[in-house]
Amino acid sequence: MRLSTATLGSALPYDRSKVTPGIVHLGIGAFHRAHMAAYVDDLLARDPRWGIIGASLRRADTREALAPQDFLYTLAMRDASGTKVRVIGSLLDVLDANTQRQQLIDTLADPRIRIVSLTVTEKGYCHDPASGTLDRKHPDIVHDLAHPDAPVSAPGLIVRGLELRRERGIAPFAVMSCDNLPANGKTTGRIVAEFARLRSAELGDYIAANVAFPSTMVDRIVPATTDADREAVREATSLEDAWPVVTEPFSQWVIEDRFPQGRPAFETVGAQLVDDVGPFELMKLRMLNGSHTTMAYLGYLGGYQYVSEAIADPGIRKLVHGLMTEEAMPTLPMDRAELGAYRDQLLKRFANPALKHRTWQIAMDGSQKLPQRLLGTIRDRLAAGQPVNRLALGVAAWMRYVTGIDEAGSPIEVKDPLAARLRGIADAARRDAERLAVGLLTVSDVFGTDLPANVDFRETVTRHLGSLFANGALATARAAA
Ligand code: CS2
Repeated sequence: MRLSTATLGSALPYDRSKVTPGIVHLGIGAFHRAHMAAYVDDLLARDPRWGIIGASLRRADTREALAPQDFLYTLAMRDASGTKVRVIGSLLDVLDANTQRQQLIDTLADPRIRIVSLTVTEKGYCHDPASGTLDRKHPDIVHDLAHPDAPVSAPGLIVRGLELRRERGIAPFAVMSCDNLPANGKTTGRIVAEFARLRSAELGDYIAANVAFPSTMVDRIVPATTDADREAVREATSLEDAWPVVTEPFSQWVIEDRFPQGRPAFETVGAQLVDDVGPFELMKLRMLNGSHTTMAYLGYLGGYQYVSEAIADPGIRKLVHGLMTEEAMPTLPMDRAELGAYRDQLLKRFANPALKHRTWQIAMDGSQKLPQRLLGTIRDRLAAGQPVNRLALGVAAWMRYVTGIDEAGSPIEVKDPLAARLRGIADAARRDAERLAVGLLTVSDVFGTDLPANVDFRETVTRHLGSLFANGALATARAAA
């Protein structure tokens, strides 16, 4: 039997028929469904005005999977001690932007919607990751400037929604980014206002003056769902669910409290509301995501399919421990004991044997991830005259990975918006470490212009890259640990 309102019975702690939409969420992937949607589900019994209308900007698969089950889905939380499952009912609908564009735009203009949240991944912001500004040449941005009432990008949709609300005298929604970008609220605000200004100076000024873009730090490890997960959920619940989500028990959400039109009482369901998310964000990006990215490339090249396997390798574990303790922690504003406890908790989370988190999944879109995960830390340390040995190995491992050929000579499926350009540079360098490092460092969307000019940094990366080619990832990690 398929999961649905009829087969679920009264398992939810609220009457779902009384829930009304208050949030539009762009990018309805596994992460959102395991994170924000679960927090919202916890508060609907107390306040039913915050149901979520999800939207997929690229593919219709989430809508197709969830519509036959009334947009209900199972959330499974797993660790070594076992699995807990619950059904989430906070998602009321999922719109496929390609076929339901007008309905999505109408929903953005609906006065009941007071928050538009996003998890569209780094590349969904159509920005230049090194500078955090709009990429005006991005094909989706070019499209949306030519067709402002039929936008395809996240900035285009948000601006269209805000424009219609303004025309109709409806207060603007708050825009809440839940992606792993640095200063994600500010960055989103800058990109959205810049896009709006290209439409009209007046619209840009209106948005800059009237729309809130609270920053958030979001954290939950959510691997892509597999068929084995679907089967396990069916066994646990006796119901078919076409797209359950599997995650860890841990979850964290820190939100900047700037919602002029009101917000749900997120603090009653475990989120932290603060004045400044900056320190939390930096800590998470540099410690968790910086380690993840480093492990993803070294682990993949070393033959480990999952993060839990990579972190069990003594060389990688020591390297990641050192990267956090010696190189990331000194750049962060929190005290050392607090950071040490955070690090130890991360090492446990990475080792969770019940999560099948693929190194290949994290390796995706490295060009968009490197700046905030490794390069910011590197910049801070270089400016203070401190060594960046382990961080530079993370960068070198990315360079080795984007050559598209693994240590056994087999192809790597490199997923990255810049994949073709990166591969071209690798081919031209014929995998010569020095030429490759110099060539990739000229990709200014990733490295800016300061890092390629830094001789120490360039030499350290080149040395690691030479070792990755000569000795392989695992031996190089051991030597750098
Ligand atoms: C991961 C993140 O895929 C990735 O790049 O590093 O998705 C990570 O699992 C989350 O940020 C954890 O909160």
